[in-house]
Amino acid sequence: MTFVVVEGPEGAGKSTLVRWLGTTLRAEGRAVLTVREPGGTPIAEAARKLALKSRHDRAFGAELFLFLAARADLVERVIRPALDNGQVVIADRFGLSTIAYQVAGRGLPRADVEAALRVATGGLTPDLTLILDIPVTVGRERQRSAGKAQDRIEREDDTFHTRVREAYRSASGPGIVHIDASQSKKAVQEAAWREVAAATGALSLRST
Ligand code: T5A
Repeated sequence: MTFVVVEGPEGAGKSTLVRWLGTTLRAEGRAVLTVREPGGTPIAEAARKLALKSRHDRAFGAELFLFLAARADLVERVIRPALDNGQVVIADRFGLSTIAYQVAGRGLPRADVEAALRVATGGLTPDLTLILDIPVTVGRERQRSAGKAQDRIEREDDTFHTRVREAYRSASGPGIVHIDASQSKKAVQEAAWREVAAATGALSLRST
């Protein structure tokens, strides 16, 4: 069982990479579950709507707990059972998103958020975190070209998103790997595959 998380600012290519990793690992014969945060259970999808789509103003603390409620439900009901079942789980965002957006972006106190995060995850941490780095303007342009409608957080200004990007760039620790996401999709996939193949063990380090 391996828990892989793909992180990064808006439009970095996370969903594209998660889909590709899932397909590639399955082709290697691995049982893989891909999830997207926030979401993945009825409660988490409801929290996603409130966090990203609701027109009502909210306290930043309320926003934090919507993301954490979504995560708590997803971890307990989906991610943990899949890992216990021997599956590789690949998540599009996890706890580092909360540090980047709610701590660096919104300015909530880090130690308090980290404590709340531990409650939400039950202490589950990824084996591997791939952080896709992209300049804010390039990520926004990719979202625009893809025709994505902006949600509540994407509508924040470039100063907010620069703080988010810098939080990701300064992240370090066990299993954290930074990838330059301004490269071609193929180059990003190759860099990611080297890490995922090593983390999931039995896989050959074949060329993509
Ligand atoms: N949030 C989330 C918090 O504030 N706190 C939290 O704790 C959590 C979990 C979620 C929002 O919630 C916030 C952060 C977010 O604002 P979302 O709608 O789920 O929002 O979307 P995001 O996760 O933000 O994903 P994005 O839509 O920004 O994009 P991705 O997934 O990074 O990018 P992707 O793969 O959709 O690609 C975008 C476009 O770029 C192309 C793709 O084909 C696509 O068209 N692309 C590339 N083009 C050129 N070169 C490459 N290497 C490319 N890779 C992809």
